[in-house]
Amino acid sequence: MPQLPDLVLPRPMLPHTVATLERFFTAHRLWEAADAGAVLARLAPSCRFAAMGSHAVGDAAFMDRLPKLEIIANFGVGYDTIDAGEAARRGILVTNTPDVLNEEVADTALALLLATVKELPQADRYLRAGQWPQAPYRLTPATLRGRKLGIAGLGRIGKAIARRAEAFGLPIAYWGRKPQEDVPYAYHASLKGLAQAVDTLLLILPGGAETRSIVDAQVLEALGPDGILINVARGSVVDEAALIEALRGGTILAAGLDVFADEPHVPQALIELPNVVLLPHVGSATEHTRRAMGQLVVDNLVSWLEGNGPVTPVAETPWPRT
Ligand code: 8YV
Repeated sequence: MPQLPDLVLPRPMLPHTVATLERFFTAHRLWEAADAGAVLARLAPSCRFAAMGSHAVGDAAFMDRLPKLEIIANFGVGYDTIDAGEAARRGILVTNTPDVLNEEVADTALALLLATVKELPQADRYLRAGQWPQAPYRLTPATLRGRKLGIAGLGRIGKAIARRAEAFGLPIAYWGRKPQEDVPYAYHASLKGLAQAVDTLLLILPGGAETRSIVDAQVLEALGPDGILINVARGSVVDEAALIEALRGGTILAAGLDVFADEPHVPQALIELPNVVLLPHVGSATEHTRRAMGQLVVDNLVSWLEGNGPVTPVAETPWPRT
């Protein structure tokens, strides 16, 4: 049997996805290697393919080590751990997994919003701690009734979130790079302006240098004392220290966070706060959707292998090539 082409896997991926990849490639699991550097050195003269699991870093140093690399397939719609601009300069394609996770992440966003507003995890803990017989759980200070939702980043997932929020009767406003013609929601030209206009701010925009810490003390101040922040984007988007201060001091009311600056590490200060709901980055985390994301990684790599181009190249990747 002819040798299958080499594929580098820097970080774990779903076993099901890896098994599918192995029908087409010889997979090299760097996370299992005693000496990952030696594996990369051995693959350097010929390896054309890489598949990036959660938190795999595809920076210039990584690309330097694999000079024959042609395609980096990212597992996830967000690809802030991959330097797609640098890849484009080197003629390396980057692909991601858009669309297949839109509805799943939107479901999680609404669940997290409801859980935070209605203190559902806190109420669950209260029952389990045996406190109900002494007194009913408190009436929550927050309600969804009368709230105004601001969405930062009205992309495909943002729109799926907005559709759900409409069904809950929430008026919706948004901020993004530019106003969009095909949506009925109010546009704000600045994030601070959006925060001022609403009391519930939901983040679903890309991570990376452009959005680093854009939710700072000023934005939180603008959100105000009834304010609720929901983050299903990237931890890097929020100044975490400012958020902790704002939650401690009552600058805002509460937060629901699925993402953190230094995952999987979560600051103890956040864990100790009563007015936050914390999730371990589970936005897309169902068997169904993760399999679909994995299949899209496979489809991109196999399509490239077979000479048919990438299926879902990212914006920075020049495709079709001119
Ligand atoms: C994934 C995500 O959980 O797609 C993304 O950008 O953040 C999530 O859907 C993650 O990328 C892989 O674990």
